[in-house]
Amino acid sequence: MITNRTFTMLKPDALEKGNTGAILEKINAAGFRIVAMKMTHMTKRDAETFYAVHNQKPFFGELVTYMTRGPIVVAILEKNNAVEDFRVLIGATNPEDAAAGTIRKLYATSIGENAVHGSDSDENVAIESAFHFSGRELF
Ligand code: 3AN
Repeated sequence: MITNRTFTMLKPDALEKGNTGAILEKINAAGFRIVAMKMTHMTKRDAETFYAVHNQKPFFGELVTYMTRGPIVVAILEKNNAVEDFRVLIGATNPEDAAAGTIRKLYATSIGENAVHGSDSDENVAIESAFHFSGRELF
């Protein structure tokens, strides 16, 4: 199914390293339109809820600590085939496996600190967007 929206987070490591502008530039250059965007700071409870699907994984505690250690930028993006095209733009979860020129290859540190998030399905775009945005921002 081809859809036109995805959801992204620029994670704490991206902001700490001053890569916010460069990453947004790549997102725009790849043809994504920013529909909604804000800087926020997840609480422990937020991160545990957002990543609940991973709560049995060995890296869950580390993931929650990382995602709550500083501010993040969250955004809803629009483009044809957004979910799939954005996953291509950001590259593999592990930056060592990410293709040349992808955001994770350029800006991620490790599999645990990988600079950006991109939704992996239309269902998750809806869930993740509604987690961070409300009302008219979603339409
Ligand atoms: P993606 O973000 O590429 O969809 P997921 O959903 O498998 O990857 O993982 C969610 C997040 O959990 C990743 N972005 C990463 O920060 C963290 N993560 C995934 N696998 C590992 C791992 N093996 N060790 C540490 N952190 C991990």
